[in-house]
Amino acid sequence: MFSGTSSTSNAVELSFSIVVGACILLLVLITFLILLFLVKYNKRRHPHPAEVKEHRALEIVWTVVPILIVLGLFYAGWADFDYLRTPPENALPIQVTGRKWSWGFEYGNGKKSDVLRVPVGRPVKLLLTSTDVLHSFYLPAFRIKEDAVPGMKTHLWFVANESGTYDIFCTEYCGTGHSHMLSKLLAVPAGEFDAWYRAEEAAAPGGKGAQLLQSRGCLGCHSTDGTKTIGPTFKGLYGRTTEVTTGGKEREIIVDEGYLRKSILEPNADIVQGYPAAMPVIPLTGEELNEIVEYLKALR
Ligand SMILES: [Cu+2]
Repeated sequence: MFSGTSSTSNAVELSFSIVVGACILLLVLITFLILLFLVKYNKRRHPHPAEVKEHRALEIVWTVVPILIVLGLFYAGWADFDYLRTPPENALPIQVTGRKWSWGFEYGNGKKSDVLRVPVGRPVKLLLTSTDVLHSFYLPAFRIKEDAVPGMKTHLWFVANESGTYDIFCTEYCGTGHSHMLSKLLAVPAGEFDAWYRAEEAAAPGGKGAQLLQSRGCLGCHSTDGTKTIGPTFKGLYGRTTEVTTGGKEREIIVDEGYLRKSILEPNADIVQGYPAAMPVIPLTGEELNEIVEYLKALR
């Protein structure tokens, strides 16, 4: 009946149409009957009202018919809910992590991405969680959304019907950078997806440090091209003179290696003026911290 962008948008639109259709039919029927009775039973035509004591057939009809309508609406919603909550066995699992303030995606073979790439025509199962606060994964074109909760795994599934790029939002207010928590779903032909899935990760420009900044979600708040976002840009950070607030006192510092390390390990020790104290502690190994610091030092 529907030939929408995904299996889920078809299912949701079908039950939505059934509910809206039933509402429109009832609205028309009830309005018609009100107008009809206004004319037919007005005082001039019926100066003396007839007293109807009992009409069993009528009572049965107006009890049974609404029950059937309501049960029908319930069935449409329940069948849809059941479909949306039950992924097929062969669905491709993808781990989705919400964090302040970006989405991260990880595939079965360990491949990581900051956009969600899926094959057209194959069921995909998203396993959602959060590393910090409540987020909510929302894919409006596919009519699906689900909370990402710290310490919990929730899920969604769908089959993309058409190649295309679709918006992903966070739809649970999660702090300063909530409105920046955007990503894309790339639905690509299955062959193209398989080639991408199998391909070795090309060495990212900037090496491991740059890759870590992306995979840990740092770039959700810090740009590398000088753009001011939620946090200060990384571009030209090393060696810059910056005004910070430390324990309520304002002071001027020069960004050196020690400051970079401290700001990553204790994000709220020195707050750069003009920015919120919003950065979470990102768990990193010593080696990962070194990679990031080396990359930041080189980013002039
Ligand atoms: Cu969020």
